Amino acid sequence: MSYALGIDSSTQSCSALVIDVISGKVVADASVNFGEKLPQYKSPSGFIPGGENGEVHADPRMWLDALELLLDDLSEKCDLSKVSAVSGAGQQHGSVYLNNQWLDTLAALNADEVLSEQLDSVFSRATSPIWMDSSTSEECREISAAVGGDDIVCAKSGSVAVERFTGAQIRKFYKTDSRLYSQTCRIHLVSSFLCSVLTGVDAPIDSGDGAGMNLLNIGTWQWDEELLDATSPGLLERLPEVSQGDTVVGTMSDYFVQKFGFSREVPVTIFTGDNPSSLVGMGASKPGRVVVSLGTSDTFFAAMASPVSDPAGCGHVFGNPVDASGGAMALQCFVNGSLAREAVKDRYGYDWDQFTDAFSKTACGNEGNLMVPFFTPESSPRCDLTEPLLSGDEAFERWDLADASVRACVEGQFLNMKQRTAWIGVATEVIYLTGGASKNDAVAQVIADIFQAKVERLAVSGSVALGGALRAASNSLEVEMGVLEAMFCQPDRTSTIRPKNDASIYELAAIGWDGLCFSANPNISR
Ligand code: XUL
Repeated sequence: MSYALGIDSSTQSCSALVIDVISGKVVADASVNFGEKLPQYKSPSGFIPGGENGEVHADPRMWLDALELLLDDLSEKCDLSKVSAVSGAGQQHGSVYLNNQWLDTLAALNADEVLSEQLDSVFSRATSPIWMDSSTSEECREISAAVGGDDIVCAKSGSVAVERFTGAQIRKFYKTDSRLYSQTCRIHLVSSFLCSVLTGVDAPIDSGDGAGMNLLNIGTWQWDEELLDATSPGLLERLPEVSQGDTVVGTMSDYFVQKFGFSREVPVTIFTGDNPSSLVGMGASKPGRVVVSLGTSDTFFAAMASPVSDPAGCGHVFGNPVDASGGAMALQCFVNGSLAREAVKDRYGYDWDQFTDAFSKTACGNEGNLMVPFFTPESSPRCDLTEPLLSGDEAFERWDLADASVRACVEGQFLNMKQRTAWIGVATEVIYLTGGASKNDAVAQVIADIFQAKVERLAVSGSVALGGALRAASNSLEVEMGVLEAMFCQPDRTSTIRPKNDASIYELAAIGWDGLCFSANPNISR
């Protein structure tokens, strides 16, 4: 009674982890890469290439085939009859459109046949738009205008109207194919679709993933009538219920019991989005712990005590799947991440060691030399700069001071991150740093100094699937989340970085940085 399974259906692959909550160990893991294992879908990176005008779709049958391959592989590595709790997550925003055959077909699945073939006839739309789709700017404008502006969409749903979010995608489907829209009886997210398939019943959407639709009211965690009306007619009856993350949807359906050897009556907890699941898998589901992921773009996410939206409209608010009292999480993306760091490094022909050395040759606060390091249009704050702004010494402004430029780039990135995420209103106790540049002590020191919080490095492979397994275990195996986190989410405490500087240096720098950024861009909302 101690195994919990977490499933992660992400953009490029479907993965799973089985944890044992008694030994505190991961007992099995598996992953199916869509492009490699399912070449018949011609989706080498998990989506159908060549979409026009920013359209990015995937074939939902590919997700079903991958789920079967995954469980097949997992059943060879671990006795699935020992699994006593299941949950998982899906890539956020993607939507699946189903006709009136959906529920009957689901209830009558035959374990001797393939899932995707049996469900082939239930899709009212052959392909699913996913989060990479940016084809719906017009629909975003229409939704926003219908409810009285983006400020209202953001205050209600936790995000301004966003192209990849499901509401705009649904509206576009309704506008371009109203016949197929009218044949659609149910619209699921990737997460609720897969949870339905596993349980054989129509699963609700959780408040974590549901908030990525521009349809859910973050004040009530219920569908918002005005947003639904602004999106498409008859939408409420096409959407599943909304539930909090502690909901047990049902038990594993006969199909999976017979085919993969699961025990009968294994409870399945509601699925969530990949980002809320990752928050849990990284041990950051309590306010005060912040995850900063350093990638091509940098991402900031953190639990919030209660949902408030970003007045500047740059951040997103999703439900927190382990806070059933209506708690939330914030997620904010900073487009100019490692590409900006790399652009500064390359400008001086530096390698990464020289880049790192630059911090020991310059002082905290960079003697007032500041950079707004945007090489490409930024989303936080929204602006269309394509080259950095510099302010300080003359030589610095001419890009003649290599080491000062390196420091100014990194300081500029995190001064911006601290200021732009202040709306979340939670004091940062610890920052869990992940991603490529997270191992760099000099960068970690700048982050600790700017946020005035300790920085710990987190090894995060599989945090989404782990989040699913932890949620399943805490809901169905009666182990508290704090205990699970202590077992499975420990950061590397041997390399903790603590703030060393006088906090006032960066308080002043932050004022200067905002002045530089916003005076050059009077149109940027702040
Ligand atoms: C979040 C987002 C992506 C997807 C895919 O808003 O679009 O992170 O969840 O991972």
